[in-house]
Amino acid sequence: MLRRMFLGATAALALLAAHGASAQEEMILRSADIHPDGYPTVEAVKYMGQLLEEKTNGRIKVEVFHSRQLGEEKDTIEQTRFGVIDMNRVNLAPFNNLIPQTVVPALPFVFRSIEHMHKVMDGEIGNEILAAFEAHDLVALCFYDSGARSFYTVNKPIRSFADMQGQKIRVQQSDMWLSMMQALKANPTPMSYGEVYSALQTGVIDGAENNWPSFESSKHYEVAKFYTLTQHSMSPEVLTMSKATWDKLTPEDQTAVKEAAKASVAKMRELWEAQEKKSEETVRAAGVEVITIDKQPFIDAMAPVYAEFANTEELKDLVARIQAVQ
Ligand code: GTR
Repeated sequence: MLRRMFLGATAALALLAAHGASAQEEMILRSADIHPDGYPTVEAVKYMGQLLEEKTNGRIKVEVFHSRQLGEEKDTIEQTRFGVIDMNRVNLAPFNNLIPQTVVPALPFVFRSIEHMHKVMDGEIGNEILAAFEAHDLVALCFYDSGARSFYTVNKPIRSFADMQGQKIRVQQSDMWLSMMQALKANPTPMSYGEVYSALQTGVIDGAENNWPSFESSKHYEVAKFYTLTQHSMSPEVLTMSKATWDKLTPEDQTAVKEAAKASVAKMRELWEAQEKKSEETVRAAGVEVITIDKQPFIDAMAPVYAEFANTEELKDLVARIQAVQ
């Protein structure tokens, strides 16, 4: 009797599962981004959503909550892991402490050029890093460009390595980034992106660092009038999905999500290139002094950061393989 009841329940569950799959429910995937509407990452995820909608005959849609509507990156990452948020576009930096493999592409000067970065992230190494998210309740769908990050300061311009000394520089919430600033003799202050503007204004920090589009869209350039082209990190962005949401999708829909994400990468690169130019123009026109600098002392100072964070065979191997990519 018990056995029959058990079999009955199993059959009912199987039926339910089959029904769920064939009913092909409509879904709206909520996706988080701290950037404002129109920023390349926001537009790339919207585009990904359009592709997904087409592929699923309008069943699955993506709604992007831009401008920090769902919170700062650290909080939205937690919520995505718990399945409260379906998708999240963030930088690799806030994953650094959780997923050691994400440190590698953020390491200072690990890429020789944007082309080198593309080749690595589009290939086998990129796929390995995407796969590392699965153990943390996330499915990483693709990487997006984030250009190169450089320093900006309010009072004291950085014209040489020595000018880093003692400057209070905001960093993303990552131990690797802390260590990087210490190696540069700066005084790192971790804080979320949304706090940086007023911290610059009130003198809580002396400076921060970011790419052209973020420097512009955050309006930090209104306060920080010196931008020094150190280009010390090309830490890419990543689009992730909650594993909880992923598991609700049929295998066909999972494929559609992956394909739509991959196809949005090229679109993002177009948007990014155009935005970088526009942002640079806006910032220069606003009277920000753009300073070129000898990068070698910065590169030379990074050995302890590599020693501390590329600290396992797997991570050392990733670094070596990145450097070997021509
Ligand atoms: C931007 C990046 C954001 C965030 C921000 C920051 O370039 O797109 O995801 O990482 O920098 O510095 O917090």
